[in-house]
Amino acid sequence: MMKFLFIPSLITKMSETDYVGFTFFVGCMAMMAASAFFFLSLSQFDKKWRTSVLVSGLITFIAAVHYFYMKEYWAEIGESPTFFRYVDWVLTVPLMCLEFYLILKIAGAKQSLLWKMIIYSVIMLVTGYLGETVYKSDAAFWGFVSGVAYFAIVYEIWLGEASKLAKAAGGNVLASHKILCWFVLVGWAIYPLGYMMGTTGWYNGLIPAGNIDVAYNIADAINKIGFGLVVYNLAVKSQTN
Ligand SMILES: *C/C=C(C)/C=C/C=C(C)/C=C/C1=C(C)CCCC1(C)C
Repeated sequence: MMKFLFIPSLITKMSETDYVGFTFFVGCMAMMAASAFFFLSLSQFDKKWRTSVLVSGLITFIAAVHYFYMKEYWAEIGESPTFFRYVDWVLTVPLMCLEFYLILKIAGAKQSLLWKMIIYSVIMLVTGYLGETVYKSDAAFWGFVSGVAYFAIVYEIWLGEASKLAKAAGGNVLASHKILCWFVLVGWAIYPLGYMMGTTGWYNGLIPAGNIDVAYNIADAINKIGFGLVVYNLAVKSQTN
């Protein structure tokens, strides 16, 4: 069984001009390398920070496994692996919300904050999935609903409860929280741009058409590995203080 699943994967021919396939392949390698880095660093941290760094590793590891399938799906079938993409996101984005919660716990973050952010992110992803698959002709509408949920997350971390907790925590936690906020505002904004490049809607004249997977692959590498490194750095700094 394993043979049939994995051996063909390794020998699929990739065309020299298949830049989409290339970004899937490089994305897969980058996620694997990042996972190894986070997991192997775990023993240097005390208990308080180990969970946060472990979650960084889980995020890139879950992505690595999905990229392994997605690069294969692209090479064999030649279509966007939309289903795997969203399964990946629905697992990893809530884990990114968990990262916010974990670093803010020292300032007294409540579980309700975590659940609020997870609910926003699930709404964002389910509606985005509907727009890309089931209701393609209404992609603009579903993208808008998804965008509202995205802005709810942005609001929560920049101005809402999470930002207040970060200010209360101060120091390294506040500094790292700020960087994560920028990742969500700028790095995550690549996703709706990719969505608009790859779906049909009023925005088609405004935004150049492009490959949705290239945009998503670049965004995933920046956001998942970048996020993890910010948390890793915070753990390193807090440890030596
Ligand atoms: C590791 C994966 C991450 C951080 C994925 C994030 C995905 C988004 C922020 C997606 C957002 C979308 C919109 C705001 C509107 C259009 C539909 C989506 C789902 C692409």
